[in-house]
Amino acid sequence: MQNVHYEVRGQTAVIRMDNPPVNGLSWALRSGILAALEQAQQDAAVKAIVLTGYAADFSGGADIREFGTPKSASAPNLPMVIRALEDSAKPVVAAIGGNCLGGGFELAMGAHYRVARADAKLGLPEVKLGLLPGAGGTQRLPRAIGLENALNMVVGGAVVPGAKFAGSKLIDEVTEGDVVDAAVAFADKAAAKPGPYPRLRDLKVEYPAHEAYLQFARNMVGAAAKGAPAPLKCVEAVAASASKPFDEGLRHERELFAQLMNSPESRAMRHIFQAERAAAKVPGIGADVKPRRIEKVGVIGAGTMGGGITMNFVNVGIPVVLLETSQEALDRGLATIRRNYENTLKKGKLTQEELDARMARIQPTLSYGDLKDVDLVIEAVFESMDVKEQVFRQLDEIIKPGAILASNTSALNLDRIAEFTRRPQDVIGLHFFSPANVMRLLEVVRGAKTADDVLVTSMQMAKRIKKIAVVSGVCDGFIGNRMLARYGAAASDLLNQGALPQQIDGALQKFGLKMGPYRMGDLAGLDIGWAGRKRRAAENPGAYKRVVADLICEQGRFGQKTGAGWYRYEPGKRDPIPDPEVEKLIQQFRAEQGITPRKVSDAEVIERCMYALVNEGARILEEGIAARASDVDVVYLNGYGFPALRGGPMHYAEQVGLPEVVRKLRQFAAEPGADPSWQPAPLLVRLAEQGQGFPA
Ligand code: T1G
Repeated sequence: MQNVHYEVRGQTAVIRMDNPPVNGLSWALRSGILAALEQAQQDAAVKAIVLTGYAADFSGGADIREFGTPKSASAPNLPMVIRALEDSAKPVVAAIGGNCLGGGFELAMGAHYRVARADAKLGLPEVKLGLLPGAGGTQRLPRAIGLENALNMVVGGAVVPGAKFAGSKLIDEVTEGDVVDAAVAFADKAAAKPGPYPRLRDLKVEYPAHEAYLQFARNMVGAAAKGAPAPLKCVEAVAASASKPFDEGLRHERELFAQLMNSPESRAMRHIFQAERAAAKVPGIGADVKPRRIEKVGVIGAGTMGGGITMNFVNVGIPVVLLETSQEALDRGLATIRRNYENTLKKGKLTQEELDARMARIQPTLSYGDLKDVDLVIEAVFESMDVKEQVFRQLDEIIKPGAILASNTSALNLDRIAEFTRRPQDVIGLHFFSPANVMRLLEVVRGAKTADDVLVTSMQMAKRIKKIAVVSGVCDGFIGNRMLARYGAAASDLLNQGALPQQIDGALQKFGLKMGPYRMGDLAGLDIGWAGRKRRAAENPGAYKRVVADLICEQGRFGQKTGAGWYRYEPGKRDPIPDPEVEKLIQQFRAEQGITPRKVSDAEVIERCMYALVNEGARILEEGIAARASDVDVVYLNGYGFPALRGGPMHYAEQVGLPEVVRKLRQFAAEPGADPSWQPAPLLVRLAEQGQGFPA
């Protein structure tokens, strides 16, 4: 029997699933369960059956690694295994500890009885993969806990502790002890009774006037779905439990599940699930490389970034020495941190006790000497190489050997920063995204000399502070900002050629981005980019190329902060209002540049902006700055508001087809005066010619 262990305790057969890492219900495990069930049926000494998994995972659901392969639906498929549990002549008790999710939960609902640990985690998170429970969950759960509770669990995908189901038809016994022992004892008692044994499928969903409730649910779920097809199909599947006989409801569920399984949205969401876990793995570093211990952290700079970074660590119990150059700056930084926590407290998501504990973990100081025993120090000072040099030379004198020195720089050359110390092997980049206490993305920038264990430590630390870490090599802008620069240039091209900010933003927001580039610029402040362009122009006048944004900034229009930027804003409001003054400035710029404006379609806006991202992403891959295309997606999804339903720029390009992307890039590159960066990256050309997608 594959992936299961079979033992008999007294008169009860215990079938223990064993398919690491989380008992994903693969074809082999499904076959193993059936074989073990058959063995138990044949064994006259066996009067009852317990099905269980690991202490930490009963089962994490269908084996995601099989999706898109024939094995995923090959017999015995999951519904067949569940039916075998229900049809067992001997009582079957599911012993549930740890994660009992998706198909794993559906499997447990096929048993006659369920015994769960109070802290077991039960849920149907399929909707988060763009799916719905496809093995009877939408039909059995309403019969066990009622229509409303079941609908909330299926549409929300939330995980609920076993204790919450005590006394329901779903969980027959809740235990604080060993769940297998409890289940064996329960099974012995069940065996003393004659069959047939209870099946959730035989219950009825009692909900008078359920159609009125379901219509209300459809309206609410539809409004919140934001274009995702799965939530409303979840409602339809659950609705069938109240209006159709069980087997008809199963068929309806299966039809809806198949539609979702083949949807681009679910493919995108499943890609993201795998991509976020793949990003945590650093190629070429073996399990023998152990992380350093991090028990105390130093943060330099109590500004927006330094304060947010500090919060990440004290939130998970790690004390922080927070250093500033003046008491006033230190006090201001602490006040901001406290205010952020008080806002969380007001939302009921933090207790006063925890707020005080977190604040107490911060040791404010004006003295570098107080950093002498930290295990990791992160500087979040002004983005100037001179300032970084001064800070790192001082740190090199103070920080204990073996500690890690990290820079939060968003673009400066980390290798140069490392050379300001006598320990470049201990230097790494930890690029947090603002606000650092909110944004999940962390670019971990690996310098040429960064030691492997420093990298491993940083990746482990990222998980500990609940960040999604992606390793980046050293280049201007690392992964995200480097791609953003090309995206911004593509948008600027469109502005020059005939589009207006509101058209470009509108098209991209319709595509799914939370905010188009011009609204984003007005939010972030146009003066920041302007200062950068002026600095680069001063350093290298020959390379400077005037852009239309300069005309906007020269009018003192820096965005929301000045009440006008690419748009204008009513006092105290943030709604972008198209401004004829901006259109005049753009027309003035086109005239200055000798450009005759042309009509630009929304489709072209999407093609140019998206393919600019993809092309730069391909170059980032070619240069080894990112290890895999899915890492590039993880960065752009978690740091730049790319729509999850599209899976990320690189996944989107594969859905469009790389040959089409290359064809369009070549078309853009062939235009008179086109920027050379429109030339398709050699990697893209090669993959397109070979009819391949990006390597995993
Ligand atoms: N199948 C295969 N592998 C899985 C898996 C699964 N269902 N879930 C997790 N893994 C792998 C994951 O890729 C990683 O692998 C390792 O386990 C640890 O994961 C018919 C069709 C279970 C709560 O959506 O929510 O059932 O990177 O880092 O933080 O209706 O994984 O180490 O090689 O997340 O402890 C529904 C998805 C499937 C649950 C554990 N089930 N998984 O969290 O570890 S669809 C889900 C999770 C379905 C049926 C339908 C979490 C977890 P590697 P991890 P974790």
